[in-house]
Amino acid sequence: MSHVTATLLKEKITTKLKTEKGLDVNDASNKDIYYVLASIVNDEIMPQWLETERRYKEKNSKQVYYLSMEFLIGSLIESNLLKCGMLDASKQALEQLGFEPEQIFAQEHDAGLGNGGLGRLAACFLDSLASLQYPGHGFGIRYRYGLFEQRIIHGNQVELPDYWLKDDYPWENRKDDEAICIHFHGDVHMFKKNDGSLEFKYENTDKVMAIPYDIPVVGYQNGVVNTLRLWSAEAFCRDHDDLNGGDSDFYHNLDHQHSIEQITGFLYPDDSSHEGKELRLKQQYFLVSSSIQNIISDFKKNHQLSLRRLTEKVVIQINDTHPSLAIPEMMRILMDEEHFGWDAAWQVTTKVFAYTNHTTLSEALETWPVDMLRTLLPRIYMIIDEINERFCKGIWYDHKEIREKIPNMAIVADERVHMARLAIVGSFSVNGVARIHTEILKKQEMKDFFWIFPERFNNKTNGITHRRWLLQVNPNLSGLITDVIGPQWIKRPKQLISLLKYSKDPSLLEKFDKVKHENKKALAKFIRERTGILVDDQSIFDVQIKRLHEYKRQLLNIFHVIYLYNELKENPNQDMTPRTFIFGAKAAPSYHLAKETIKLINTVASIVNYDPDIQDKLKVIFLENYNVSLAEKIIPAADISEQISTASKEASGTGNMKLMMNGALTLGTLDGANIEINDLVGNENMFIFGLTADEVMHYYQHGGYHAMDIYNTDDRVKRILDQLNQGEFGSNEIEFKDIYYNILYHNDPYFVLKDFEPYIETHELAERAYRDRKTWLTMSVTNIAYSGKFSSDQTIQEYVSDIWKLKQV
Ligand code: 26W
Repeated sequence: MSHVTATLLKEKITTKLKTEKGLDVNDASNKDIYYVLASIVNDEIMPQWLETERRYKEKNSKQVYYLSMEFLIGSLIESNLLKCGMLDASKQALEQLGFEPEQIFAQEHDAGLGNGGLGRLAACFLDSLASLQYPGHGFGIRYRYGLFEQRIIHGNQVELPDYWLKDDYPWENRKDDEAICIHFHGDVHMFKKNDGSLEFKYENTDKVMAIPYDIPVVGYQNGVVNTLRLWSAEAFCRDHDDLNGGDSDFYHNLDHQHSIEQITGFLYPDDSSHEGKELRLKQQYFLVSSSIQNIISDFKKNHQLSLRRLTEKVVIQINDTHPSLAIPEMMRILMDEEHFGWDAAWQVTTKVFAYTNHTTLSEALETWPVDMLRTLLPRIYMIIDEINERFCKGIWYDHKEIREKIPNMAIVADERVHMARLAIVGSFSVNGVARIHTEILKKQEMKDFFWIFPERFNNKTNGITHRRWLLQVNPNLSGLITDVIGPQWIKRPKQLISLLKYSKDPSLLEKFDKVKHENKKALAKFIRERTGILVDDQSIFDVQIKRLHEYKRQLLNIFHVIYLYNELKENPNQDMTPRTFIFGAKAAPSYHLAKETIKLINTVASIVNYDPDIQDKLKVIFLENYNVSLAEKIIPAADISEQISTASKEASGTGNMKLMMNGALTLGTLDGANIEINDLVGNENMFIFGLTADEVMHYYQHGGYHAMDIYNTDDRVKRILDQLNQGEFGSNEIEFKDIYYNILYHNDPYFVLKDFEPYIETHELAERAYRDRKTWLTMSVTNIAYSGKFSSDQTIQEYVSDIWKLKQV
């Protein structure tokens, strides 16, 4: 419907309002309009969805299934309109009917079914798969509560439940007839059959129903609609059999039902730290078992082939180790239900799975206590144990040189099951998410596995969908780009490179300047409405938006702000380009130092923003409840993108790519994908500072860093830490002592002080560069020009050619 007009849409809206809601446009609320608009989009999507499924069947296509505990899809109304070619016309239609498009779109509650990078990556990948016309589907969990909603109260983070399903969610389709039964607990019995083979039967298991809810994943104006299938847990049979045992059973049953529904009750809010909670393990197996059963039964339905040939039609990508129980689950089904022998089952399994690693932080590596796993999933544990036995024996006999490494490689060791080891052993592909990250996996974290399976390891640098993160969120900029280089970049993002030719064209630079300024004015207005604070839209918008973590070093950023504040207090009339420091970050609820950092940022904000000596040269804004929708508002308006992780710690980063694509200049360390951005744009188009990954790792291995020495020799640093210690920023003296102690007495584990001086100097460079408008704008356009490389279309194309081997349909 790409030629739909505003007039036609207005008619559809008014008619639907009348016939389906009994409402006149003048009486309709924003919510009414939102639902009607969603319904119009659905009318467009549904037939294409059917047709896509039919075509995949007819072509007998190989499919990729992306298994992930998180899909951070955010809001869909605007992107679905865009994909159906109806966005511009809808905006006009809404305006003509007297509605504000932004307010209508804002009626949709973000689907916050992810913590951060890993979940958002999964959403971008689905977008690219559909837009590139590949058969690829997501399997995830329909959490009733998404990632908590963050409120800031007296500077502190407070978590509220995110009940995103409070209103009807128009994009999901419940499929009762495709429900699947999942078994937990129970006893496993082993029988010897006449032919000598073993048979396994389970008894007394706890049964749970997995109900699928399908969400359409719409390709960009190409008629393709793939599926994101989210599973919801419900009690197995709520019929009279369960309820006829009298009152006590009735309550017992309600209780039982409640505990089952808990399985998909909420998303665990931990980003990169593993907590061994049983409910989380239940969630993982629930996702995995329902998805693998679904994949196998679809294969049987669609192809008249033996399951031995599964790998010709199916490949399964597991998003970090969270769904790695899929490996023993596949073994279980092939052996216990399909009567494969071990070797035949293992042959199929290890050719169907591919594993992506997203972090090397040791606290994030998942291990489960043997006891917990064995009690919850007895048969799965038996299989893991057997995989482990065979793997260790294999090393013992075939790789004698590394026999002494077996304790560090065993899947079951120290009474725990090591999920990354299971994932590597059970997959044909293991990939990191940026070049440096993959190298660290090969050379350090997974070097023994790399030694045995070198052919499995490969890199796939992350990417972001330019359709959402440029075309949709920054219509001013994408319109200008299209005016300059034509619209081909939308289908082929690498063509953004044509912008380079114009990167010094004064009249063009002026237009870019104007677009950025318009976007900054819009963000300033939003900030005013949200916080009451007036920010100068001519100031430098310096942005750090990401989860709060020590390694991401929001602390370094706020120390710089405190330093600038101290300087201005001493010399209020010094010449300084006004700056607005914008933060957005959620801390894991149990992460004390992260929460203290949020409090510190807010406290500094409350001092700096109201100090008359500062004369509005500095503003600090903490925007609460950072999520996809908020990112969409901030990113188009950013001048500087803070990517300042301790080198070696940030696997890739994807916010860095989104900001670059919108013309922000990166101020960052040589970490993750920053390095690959740097390869493209060069030092002259970004601001690099700080320790390298090699230097960091050298300090970790050999020592030699003493935070206290820096405190004792750098007056600026001493001043800041003393201010924290003496309660200058606290309501009481102990307020920020934990930060102080962590830096000075735990020797600053993330090298904040070590990188402080180069960070300050690099900011001075950036400030000077900003004043030279032409040069700055040239740098900005250069960054946009190279950003096409980081479209997830490119990443998906690499997954397809190297790992998945799919054909475009
Ligand atoms: C089990 C606790 C837990 C939860 C989430 C451990 C680890 C995670 C994720 C792996 C953390 C994560 O999101 N990692 C981020 O993945 C992004 C996408 O690849 C990268 O861009 C980020 O650098 C990486 O931190």
